[in-house]
Amino acid sequence: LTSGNIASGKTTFLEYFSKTSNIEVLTEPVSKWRDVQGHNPLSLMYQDPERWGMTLQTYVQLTMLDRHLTPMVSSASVRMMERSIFSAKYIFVENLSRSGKMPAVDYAILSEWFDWITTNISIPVDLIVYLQTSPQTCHDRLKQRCREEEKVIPLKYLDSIHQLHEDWLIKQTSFPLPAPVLVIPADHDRQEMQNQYEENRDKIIAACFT
Ligand code: D5M
Repeated sequence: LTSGNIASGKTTFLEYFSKTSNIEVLTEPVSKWRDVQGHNPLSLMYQDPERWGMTLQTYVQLTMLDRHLTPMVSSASVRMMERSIFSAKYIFVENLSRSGKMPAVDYAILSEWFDWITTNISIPVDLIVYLQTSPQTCHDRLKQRCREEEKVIPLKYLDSIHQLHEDWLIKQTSFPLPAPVLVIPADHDRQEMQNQYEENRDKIIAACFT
């Protein structure tokens, strides 16, 4: 699984490895979150999180579960996936709740769904690759990619998402880890990032076959 802040470079990382023949890549189902039967719950959530946070998160949970359960094309492959059902719950749902934007009853129901799913459905994970960035870097990259829904994201939001990643993956004080964590510093430019990817390639592949 790849984890990291918004615009930390997860998609670039996955695109790079998708060129390797024995690696299968599953990107985040963000296009579905922007268009479910003509509705855009991602945009609604950014406009009015109190009203639409729960709506988006129930759909994120469904689409992430669907990604996790997608059969591999070949059992000899490594599968890389962008974010996970775990980060959706431990980072984004948690952030809505802690910032006072999710009613306690919504949080309770999402938690019961999440606990039921992770108890009753096997979601095997070998490794979490954490692309570790500063919130400022993500803010700069966000501005560059200009996704319409994301124009309202302030640096403060990226700060909170960053802190939740750090607590979960580095300090390991918030929620259980479904797998060991490999940290890749990701504030560098494109060329240096490719060097970082190459340096870590063997570790990533090895983690999937032990
Ligand atoms: O994330 C793509 C977009 O989706 C970005 O605006 C963050 C948002 N996102 C991702 N997961 C969630 C959850 N679970 N809740 C709310 N918003 C979410 P990117 O990091 O750019 O791939």
